[in-house]
Amino acid sequence: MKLTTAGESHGKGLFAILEGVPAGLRVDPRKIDAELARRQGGYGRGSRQKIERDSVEFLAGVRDLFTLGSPIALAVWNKDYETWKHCMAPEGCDTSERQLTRVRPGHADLAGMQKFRTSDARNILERASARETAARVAAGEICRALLGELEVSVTGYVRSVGRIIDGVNHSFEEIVKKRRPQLGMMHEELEREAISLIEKTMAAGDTLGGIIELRVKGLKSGFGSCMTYAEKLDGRIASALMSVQAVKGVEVGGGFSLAAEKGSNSHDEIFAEDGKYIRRTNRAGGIEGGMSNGEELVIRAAMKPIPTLLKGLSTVDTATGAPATASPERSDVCAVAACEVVLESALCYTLADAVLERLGGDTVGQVIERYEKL
Ligand code: EPS
Repeated sequence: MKLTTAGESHGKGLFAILEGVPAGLRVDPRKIDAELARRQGGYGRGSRQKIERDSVEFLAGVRDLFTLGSPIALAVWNKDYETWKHCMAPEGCDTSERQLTRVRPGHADLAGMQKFRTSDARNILERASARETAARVAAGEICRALLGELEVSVTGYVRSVGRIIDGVNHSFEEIVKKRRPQLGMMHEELEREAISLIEKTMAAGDTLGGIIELRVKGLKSGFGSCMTYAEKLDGRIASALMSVQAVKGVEVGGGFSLAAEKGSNSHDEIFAEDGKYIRRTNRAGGIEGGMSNGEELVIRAAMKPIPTLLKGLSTVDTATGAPATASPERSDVCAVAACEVVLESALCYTLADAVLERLGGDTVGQVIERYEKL
């Protein structure tokens, strides 16, 4: 499979081309739109989300809601383009408008300006913006539909916002049933605390990050491979999740905490029961030797606080070289709930890719048949 996205935050829209989806997969734009809406939500999002009503439009590769086996092209149009086209249009716009030179520490602004040799960070930030993830969610949800045909399910929840941490282990079913709509957390009480923290942080002109936990149920063993580094499933998942804006860390299973444990307390002992191999723990998070081992996948990702602060951090104005306060662009105070949605979609893409790489298949029917035989 191959996924490419394009589009600027205040350009005409966000676009994706997804190659390699087998023919005959039913796609449901309403389900994709529901995830796009979830991506727009979460307490602490910025005012841009009041302008947009993200919705997928298939441009190619889908006929009467079934995939054709050809590359799928899709669009999520930007309503806000109408108010930005005077400075963002592909032709005949005024690029001296809405320039950004008080570069934001932690954002792509300065590194991008130096790399692409531009004096206006607008040329960088428009693409670096997390708005790009709308296209990734739309494409990832097509991959979720494929996984669904194999009865592989992906879910997740927000485990922490700032220092408010949910230390409980929730089952897959609990997450699906009880995840709360406002922040994607599991506990009413903790979510209330997190909301009040977001309010205080907002009043202080600051931002917050958090931790997201993802789970995958129903994936059979043997996806990914120990034979080459590039095929390792954990490596591919880490790469996909780290590519999501503001993600600074990924761990699988026991992850970082295993570094402090003894070997005898770090692995999942193997037993035979009714002619089957079983494990009574899942410290490996469902991946051993870069391959799925048939257990639930357990993956966590850490999102840093968004680098656009209303109060502005110390920086330099690249137009003058003088000390300045970073530009307070409109932004989110906390987007951890949105990030949870994006990470689920990114994981769906990576898993669908690993499934098709191993099983191949021109049609969904062939993929199902081959999966069932494993
Ligand atoms: C985002 C849309 C953006 C930002 C945010 C994510 O909209 P605007 O720039 O018009 O406010 O709210 O982008 C960033 C956090 C960023 O750093 O660029 C979205 O749709 O997710």
